[in-house]
Amino acid sequence: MKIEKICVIGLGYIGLPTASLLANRGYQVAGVDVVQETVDIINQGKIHIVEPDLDTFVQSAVNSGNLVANTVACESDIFIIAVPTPFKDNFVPNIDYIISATKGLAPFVKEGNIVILESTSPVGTTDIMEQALKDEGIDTSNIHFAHCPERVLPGKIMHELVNNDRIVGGTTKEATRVTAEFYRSFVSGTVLETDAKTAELAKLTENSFRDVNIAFANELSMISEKFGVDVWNVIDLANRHPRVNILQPGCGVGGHCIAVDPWFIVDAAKGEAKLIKTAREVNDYKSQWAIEKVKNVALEFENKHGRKARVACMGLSFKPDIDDIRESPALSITRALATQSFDILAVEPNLDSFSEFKLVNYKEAAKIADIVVYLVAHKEFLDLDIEDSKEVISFCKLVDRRKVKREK
Ligand code: SAJ
Repeated sequence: MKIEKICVIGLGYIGLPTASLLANRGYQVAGVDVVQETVDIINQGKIHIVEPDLDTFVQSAVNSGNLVANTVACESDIFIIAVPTPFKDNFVPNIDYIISATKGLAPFVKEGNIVILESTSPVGTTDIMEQALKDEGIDTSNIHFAHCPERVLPGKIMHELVNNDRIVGGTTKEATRVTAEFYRSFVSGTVLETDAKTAELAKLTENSFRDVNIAFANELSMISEKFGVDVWNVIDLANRHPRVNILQPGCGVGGHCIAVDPWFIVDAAKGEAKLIKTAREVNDYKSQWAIEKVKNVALEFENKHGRKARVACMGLSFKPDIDDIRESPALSITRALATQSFDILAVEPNLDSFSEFKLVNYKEAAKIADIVVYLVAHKEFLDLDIEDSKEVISFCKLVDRRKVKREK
């Protein structure tokens, strides 16, 4: 099957890297986003998100004329949907963006086209997508539908887009075959073929596996504190067993994927997904636990010194060395402390400014704070010299462990 034109719907963290990669591989790519400002920025060869190397890819894609952004779709050989799948209240998945993006294809989709869902989605969504086009009066019998879940790690997207193995699951065997053939044209990892529902569950499984394992580490950190033992030591020692590999505890689990996707399984398999649900709760609870811990140290300080403690919250993003604050536990901890009228110094070296808090330079914050709380293991914090008189609380493995008094 000859593929020349590709339409990528949703120009965010997945859609834009994918669109620019495909354009650099010689495909004619139409990028579609509902936000006019995003479209305008991309058409200038610039980017609206922070991701290493993405700027170079987008600039050359736009300069070559192979990538053009717009607010509406157009006729193509392949349509790739990469829009957000958030959840509603009560952790019920919200696939409205997928449905509306799919319906938007109705005027353009034709026989022989491939419609690919890359967004992480509840099991059954690829079938629902086909139904959405049928509801628009489209005869879908000769259109191929497939799920090919994105699996890239923010910070390494351009590398992983090409090098990771991919899973392709079509609603028919032919859909799987033609879609896999397309991915093999630009992916150097192995393209694995299955059906749509298996592909959907496999993606949710990957992130749930990670969540469950981080929950184990987070639970262990709270157990270790109870015993007055350093959790990092416990993990280092236990991981020397040939079949043990414990992940890192933190101040909670953030981002728009691992903290969200397990709920898609829990929502659809309430009776069965007990461990996955508990893991989600443990990881969320870890942030509450962290807030309580900081509060207690701050109140102790206040009682001793007769004044409020200045608390430096080191890091706001959801993981180290990025500017992304979506579902960030560090941000919600900082917010909770600020709301409870603690004297907060908010630090985020990856952001120039932030609407909610006046950001303080990390060196300055470490100097003027009474309590330094490491929330995110940003590289800038590695060499920070903190005076011995200060309290240091760390929820991440970063600082000179001898200086962390509160985990012993
Ligand atoms: N975290 C820990 N301890 C760890 C590892 C991570 O607390 O040992 C925390 C991080 O601090 C962060 C959260 O987990 O708050 C998630 O970070 P991450 O780097 O593990 O993953 P994401 O959310 O950036 O990307 C994940 C990836 N999935 C897996 O590793 C299974 C990525 O490959 C997916 O493409 C992405 O989700 C997605 O879009 O689904």
